Amino acid sequence: PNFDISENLVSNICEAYYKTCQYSREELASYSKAVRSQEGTLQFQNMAPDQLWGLCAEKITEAIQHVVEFAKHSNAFMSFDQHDQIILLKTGCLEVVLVRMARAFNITNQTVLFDEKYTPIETFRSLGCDDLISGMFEMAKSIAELNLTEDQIALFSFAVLITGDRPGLWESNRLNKLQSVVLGSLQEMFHKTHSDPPDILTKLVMNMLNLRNLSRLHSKYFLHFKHHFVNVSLPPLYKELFFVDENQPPQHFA
Ligand code: 4D8
Repeated sequence: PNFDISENLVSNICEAYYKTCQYSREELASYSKAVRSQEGTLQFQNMAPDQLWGLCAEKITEAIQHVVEFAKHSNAFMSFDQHDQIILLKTGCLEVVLVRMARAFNITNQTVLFDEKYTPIETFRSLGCDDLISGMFEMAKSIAELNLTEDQIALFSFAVLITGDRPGLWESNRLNKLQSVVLGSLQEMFHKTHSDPPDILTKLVMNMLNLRNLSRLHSKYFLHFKHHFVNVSLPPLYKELFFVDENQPPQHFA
């Protein structure tokens, strides 16, 4: 495929995104009055940590499944060998979920849509990973503050997904080229919506580094906590993605 036909590329990415973004902006806005009550928050705080981990893992896995669908709907992504597709999804899916989290984040009261209600950060305290959770909330806030359009979120999340320097990739060069084309189109779009396009792009690129750190931190906590998970069942896809040295072939992407 010729990535110079970037108009096709862009419209295909946006279409893939609209089909798989779970909630429209309108739906997200209609939830915004549903804020979790103090008692509601307390109920989560009183849950056993492994129970809450299980619940969060379930929600994250649901979101990841939509990211996998997003990738599968993109012609550019599908033009890479399955070997690279799997590496990109394994290493990038949580980062894309965090980009998507920015849409479901309310800057005014610093809450995120979780289990049907806009929910404050304290809700997640018993997980025992405050730095990870606050990092995720800060990331969502900093992306939300950029006021991206849906098309721009689509392109940015795609750029995150096709990061060319993940370990083990066969076609790093072609991925890097594709990523510059996508980021170029993104900057082009900023001319219509933002006063300082290069500045926004710089901020996004810095966010990309931060996303990677958060994804690493999440894996670290997961490995640290996994021996506490004997009483709680985690979604198979979640385990497959974040248990590092399992030699079994992936089964849940299909
Ligand atoms: O569209 O799928 O409905 C967050 C999870 C978002 C984590 C989800 C979550 C999302 C991170 C559940 C737990 C982001 C949407 C809903 C569920 C991403 C927190 C809130 C999706 C966008 C908002 C709305 C806790 C959906 C940060 C992290 C917990 C760990 C155990 C690491």
